[in-house]
Amino acid sequence: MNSRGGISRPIELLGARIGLGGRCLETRDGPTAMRNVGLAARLARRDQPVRDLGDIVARDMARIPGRDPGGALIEEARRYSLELRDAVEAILARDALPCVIGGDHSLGAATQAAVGRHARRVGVEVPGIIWIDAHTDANTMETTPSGNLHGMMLAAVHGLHVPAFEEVVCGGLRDPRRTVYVGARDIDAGEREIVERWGCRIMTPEEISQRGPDRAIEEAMAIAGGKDGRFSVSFDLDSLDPSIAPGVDCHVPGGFDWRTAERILARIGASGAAVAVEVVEVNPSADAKGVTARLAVEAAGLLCGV
Ligand SMILES: [Mn+2]
Repeated sequence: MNSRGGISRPIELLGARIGLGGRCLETRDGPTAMRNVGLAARLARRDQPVRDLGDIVARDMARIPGRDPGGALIEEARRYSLELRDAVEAILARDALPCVIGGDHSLGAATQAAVGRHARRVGVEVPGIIWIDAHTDANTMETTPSGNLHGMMLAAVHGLHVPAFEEVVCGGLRDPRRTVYVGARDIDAGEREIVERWGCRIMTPEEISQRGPDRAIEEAMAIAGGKDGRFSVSFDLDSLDPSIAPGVDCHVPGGFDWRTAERILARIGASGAAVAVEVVEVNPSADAKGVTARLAVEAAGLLCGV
């Protein structure tokens, strides 16, 4: 469609077989579920090449209940994050569009850090972030009520200390004033203070339905895009209402209907401005009919401009 955006670039697909960062381990099977309902065919609908790089796999670790998931789990999160980050950075270095499918959202530290590192290495403006999610994922080990790493990775990406992600975000930090939350509606008290202090733009589903998705997403792309107009985008299936997307880890009522989400995803994809795409938190153990996996596949296609 144009020379600056993702649409003209080949797509490289990377599965993140990771569930350690969430409440339920089964999100590690999200990439398999998406492939089983036709992800490759959906992405190949236009004649741009799609290369499937397979999965990055997290080792199973015992999760210690409570606000500290334990040293062994944190060490494994550090390890898989570095492996995933380097894989995403290699995709960007090939001038391809990374499409990372998950997997719990802790994988976002790797993807988002890779985008920041790559931009600095090639000397372009660091892109902003469009984060489509029921959550803001900005807790630290001090503020987290749950101890789940999938709720902390953006704190690290924006420069706060989270031990699991300290190394992975090195050289890859992102500017929180260029981060726009789309669909956030379940924000813990501690992280609310953090995202407000940072100056992140938060668009609730209510605001988006009042203004209309087109105007809202244009504003989101303008803020995240900065001067160069580039951003990365992360889509958590729990941004959708649980009535249409039951196969997630954290169910939060009041999410997007598909018509609204489709509009948002299609406009982002059509802009050609996304430098990296994530589709995360598909939980097959709560998705008996595969409806959530199918929506995830459609979301990946739309975001990649296909
Ligand atoms: Mn979420």
